[in-house]
Amino acid sequence: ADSGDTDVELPTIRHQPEGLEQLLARTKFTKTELQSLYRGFKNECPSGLVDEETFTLIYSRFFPQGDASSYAHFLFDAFDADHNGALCFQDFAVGLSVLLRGTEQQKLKWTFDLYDVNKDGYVTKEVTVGNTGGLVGWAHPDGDLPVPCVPQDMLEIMKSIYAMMGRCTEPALRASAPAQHVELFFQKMDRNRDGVVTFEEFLATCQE
Ligand SMILES: [Ca+2]
Ligand SMILES: [Ca+2]
Ligand SMILES: [Ca+2]
Repeated sequence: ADSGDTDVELPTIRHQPEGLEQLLARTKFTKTELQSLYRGFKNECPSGLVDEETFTLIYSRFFPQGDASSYAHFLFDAFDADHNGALCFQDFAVGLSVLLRGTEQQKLKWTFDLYDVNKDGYVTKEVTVGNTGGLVGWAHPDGDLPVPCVPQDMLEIMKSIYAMMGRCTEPALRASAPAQHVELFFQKMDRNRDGVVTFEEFLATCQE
């Protein structure tokens, strides 16, 4: 899994993330682990901040056979906990800590938030017209689309996952596969059949 780059070693420079003490408290990483994570982070992003474009480029290297850009967009949002459009080392370390060392419930909450594209606390199949009150703040990656471009939490995510997997799935997937996947998800998760999945429902089903 070497990317092929010849990374220059900088053994004389002490890589120490800012707010190390705070990160030790907020993550489940040791000091040594944080320092080595920080080194990798600074190697990829010497400025110390990752914008969405850079994140997508890095992420896409792991999925060269498909189009990872839209899934990378959702992942970026999930890591960017303070939603300022950039990932700093803290965002990155806290997210990774949840994914690698979090409790089952923390991991599920992280996943639920990823699925909840518009961050209103519910995972929906689609957003009905006239129910856009909670959608302020959603910006389509293309930027200039008109307002009715409302997210369909699950469908957006599934489409992006299928796009990312690209040609590495055999046999080739039908275009309807993401929608079918969404249906299955809702059949399992939406326990009271009201059309939305709350975190409680998500948790209950995942922990069965
Ligand atoms: Ca941020
Ligand atoms: Ca939602
Ligand atoms: Ca429900």
